[in-house]
Amino acid sequence: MVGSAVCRLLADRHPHVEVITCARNQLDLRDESKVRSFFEASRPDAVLFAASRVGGILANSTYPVEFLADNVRMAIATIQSAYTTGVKRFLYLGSTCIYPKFAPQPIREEALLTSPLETTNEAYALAKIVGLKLCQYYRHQHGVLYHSAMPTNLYGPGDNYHPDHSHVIPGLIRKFHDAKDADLPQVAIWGTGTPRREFLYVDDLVHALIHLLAHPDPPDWVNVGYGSDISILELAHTIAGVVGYTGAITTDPSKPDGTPRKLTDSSLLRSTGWKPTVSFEEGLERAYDDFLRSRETGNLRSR
Ligand code: GFB
Repeated sequence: MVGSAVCRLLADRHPHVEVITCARNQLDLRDESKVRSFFEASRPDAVLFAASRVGGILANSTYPVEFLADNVRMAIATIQSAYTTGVKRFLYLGSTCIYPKFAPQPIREEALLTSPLETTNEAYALAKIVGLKLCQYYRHQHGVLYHSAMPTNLYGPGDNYHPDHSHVIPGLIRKFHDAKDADLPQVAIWGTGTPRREFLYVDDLVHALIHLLAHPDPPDWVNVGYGSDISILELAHTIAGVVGYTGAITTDPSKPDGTPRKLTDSSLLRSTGWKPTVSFEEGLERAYDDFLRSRETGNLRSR
């Protein structure tokens, strides 16, 4: 989702930038020698690392081995190969799940490594901390401009709509749409509905990334958030409204809640001139349109 939004917005707003991409079936980013050959052949001026094994709360807690091992291997292979082939600039993408489960809200960058992580996504968070730290160490030890961005929960066109592996927004769009089609009297959402999450439309993240890549002295890592959060139950009612589902919404506390709250403080990035531009209401409408269009054209991502 992030990678395709980067390509779409660069082509639209910065057509002079030559974008070199590598699809999953062309290059295994866990394989350092292959990544090195790719950089040797393509000689990029900058690398934007948007590739990861990602998923929602259930995928993260079911496959911790893959979430830790694949993401650590991709980060190390890519960051090290970039350095050894002379890439001067590297922007690594992480996630706000790197911060402690009970970090003071809104979460500031300094909260990193101050107390234990949330267990449902500990593996992914540890991998993302490794990538962030490796960039920081390269920058300080070798003087290259390697830095990171930590976006809050993202959504938008090209999201993964798998019923179990997706994040909450695409998961609920699909559930409510299917329930409307099947005329189901009720839909159960996972967990208690009380956790709070902050959501950022993917295009706003991409504007932040382009902004950061142009910054002469960016922070080692910086939060990218929307600025306000919403409970999962409120979110479910909002999505049901967008989709047009009018049945009942119940909760399923046998499913995990995850971290109770994850609202980021993005004042560091905002102080450099970035701010989000797509309202949550507008973003949800666009996400649902994308779901409908992708389904109609047989391009719905669901894995
Ligand atoms: O988006 P989500 O899967 O991930 O879930 P996290 C957010 C909240 O929504 C949790 C609830 O409290 C879920 O229990 N929820 C309710 C649902 N119904 C659903 C549903 O149908 N599908 C899903 N997926 N959730 C992820 C991390 O945590 O956040 C990743 O696992 C990553 O590592 C990502 O950092 C940004 O917000 O809990």
